[in-house]
Amino acid sequence: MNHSNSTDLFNKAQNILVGGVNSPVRAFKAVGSNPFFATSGQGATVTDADNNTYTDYVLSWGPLVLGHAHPVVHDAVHAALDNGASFGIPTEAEITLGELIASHINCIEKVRLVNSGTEATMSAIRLARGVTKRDLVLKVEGCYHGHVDSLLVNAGSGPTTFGTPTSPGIPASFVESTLTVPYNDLEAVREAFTERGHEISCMILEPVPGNMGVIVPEEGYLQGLRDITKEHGSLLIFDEVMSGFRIAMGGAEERYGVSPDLITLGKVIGGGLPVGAYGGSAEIMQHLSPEGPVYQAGTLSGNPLATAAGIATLTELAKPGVLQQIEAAQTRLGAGLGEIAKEAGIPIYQTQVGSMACMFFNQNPVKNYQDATTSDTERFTNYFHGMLERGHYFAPSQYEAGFTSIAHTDEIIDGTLDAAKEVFATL
Ligand code: KE4
Repeated sequence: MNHSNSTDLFNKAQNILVGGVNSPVRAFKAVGSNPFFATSGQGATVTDADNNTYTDYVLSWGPLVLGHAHPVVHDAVHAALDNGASFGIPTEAEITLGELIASHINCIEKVRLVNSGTEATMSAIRLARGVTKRDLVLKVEGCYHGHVDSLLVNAGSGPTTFGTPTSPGIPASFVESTLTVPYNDLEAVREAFTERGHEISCMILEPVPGNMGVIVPEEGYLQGLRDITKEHGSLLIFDEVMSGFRIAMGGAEERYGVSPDLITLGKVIGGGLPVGAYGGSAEIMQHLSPEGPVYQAGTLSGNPLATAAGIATLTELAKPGVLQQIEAAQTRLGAGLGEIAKEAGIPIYQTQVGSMACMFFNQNPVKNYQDATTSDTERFTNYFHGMLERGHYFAPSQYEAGFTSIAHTDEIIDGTLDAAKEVFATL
């Protein structure tokens, strides 16, 4: 494949954008190459500056459950834009999106729209601290919650990919206020609460982590967290920025029957435009300004374009069979890859929840962050490039998730599997 235009653009980008990108994971550093530059997307595919077209399993890191440039999103945003891009004044669309989100997620009685997943998680832990009047936050090693100071401690996704799970620039006092435990380890959580439960405002985690690859919660784990946090008067926060509206319309609460006190959302609820949200019971949310004293604000929160895209996406996604179709595409891909790896004699460990999945180059089960980091990242890199050169784009890191959309038909999945057969023969 010719990448000369993307290479020229990347060289130009580095003169003004740090690392040539506006988010580190896009830099392809983990896979030792330069990124391609996108020019357009259509359905399941994205096209780069050299007119190479790829089947896209990153889908803007999760938001594009309807694929690229879906007509319902396109038309909704254009209609909103005709009336103006932003008001900073309440609009009806914010009510509609809030009601749509709450109609699917039982634990949400009140919601606040923000502009990113980071804003959602940052605000949720501030709210938890304000409500409980406690300072400590308990997080899970390898979970990523955006670039929030308190949460960039033992974080997954980019921080792990780049070898800085705890970022420089975070005051020691913040790091000391954040405790971490391994995923899928209830005993470690019990110990943390036994020792400091009276100081812990909340426990925040991805109920289904997607930032250390995808890891499946063990039977009883999430319920155990619910019981322990309730026993100690701490709030349980499910960060479903990635898993929300991908593992079920009602998220982990629906899939596993465990209700958190707060849930954070993003990605899918914006349909590709900047939207985040956090919500919970009216009793908790009423502590938030302007009803209560915990402050949080945003110039473009609930803006007309983003809410239009979010409403269009969730409305389409809620139609009978749509979410199941997207999950079935991921299942078809995973089953095919499993067969191919087996025939090639290459050890892999696969995980999937809903339409998010991961193929670890690992001969052992991956149950937590430590397990994930024993994966063969060199073999992953060779797989990544082999697939990319054949026109199939997966996340450029072993520590990310893969996604499908409504546009990933059987024919498209089977084309990816044909390429994978060739690539596995080279690994
Ligand atoms: P944003 O601030 O990037 O919208 O959301 C942060 C966030 C919060 N919580 C979870 C569970 C997330 O997965 C994310 C963001 N995910 C990464 C991909 N692993 C976004 C990609 C990027 O950083 O560019």
